[in-house]
Amino acid sequence: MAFELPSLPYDKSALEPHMSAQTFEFHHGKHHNAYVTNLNNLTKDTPMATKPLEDVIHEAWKSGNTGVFNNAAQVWNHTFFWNCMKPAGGGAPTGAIADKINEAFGSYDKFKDEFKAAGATQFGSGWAWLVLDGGALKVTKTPNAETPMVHGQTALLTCDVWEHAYYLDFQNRRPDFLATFLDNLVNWDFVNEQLAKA
Ligand code: MN3
Repeated sequence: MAFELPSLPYDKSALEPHMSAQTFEFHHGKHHNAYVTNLNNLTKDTPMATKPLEDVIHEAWKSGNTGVFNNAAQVWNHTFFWNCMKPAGGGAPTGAIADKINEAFGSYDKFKDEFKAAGATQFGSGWAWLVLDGGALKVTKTPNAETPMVHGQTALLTCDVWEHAYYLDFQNRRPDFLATFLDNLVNWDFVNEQLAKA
């Protein structure tokens, strides 16, 4: 079975005014969809076509198959990113992740500063992440399609900092986009689910 574009976990206008329906029309409907189409074209009639997406990502990374890696990882990263947000989200975390964040960073505010700095300083396109690395929480950033699983890390939260993620709503103001993501969009329930599974 071919790889498929997953539906958004909410209506495309559900995150307004922070992330517009127009952004979703392009970001989910065009960009994410194009990664799925490219991945299907690149893996057609190969053994990769029927493998789980995570296996394709690891295999393409190890073998240096850049075309397949970039598209497969971007399919995964975007699906994960949509799930990292919800209407009326953001603000201080609750549950187990709240304690882990206080333990690792000292406070939620210090975590916020570190996450925003990671996203703002990723030169060019990429992603800001909260990951589990050997049991420890870390803030990281990755360029282009690179994704924490190839470094043996478990992704807990991500924000897409490619220009296509924020230009329609924030133009060049990436730091404002990151602040809005943290204050109004993060789905901490999803983050807690990832932590519980890890
Ligand atoms: Mn994107």
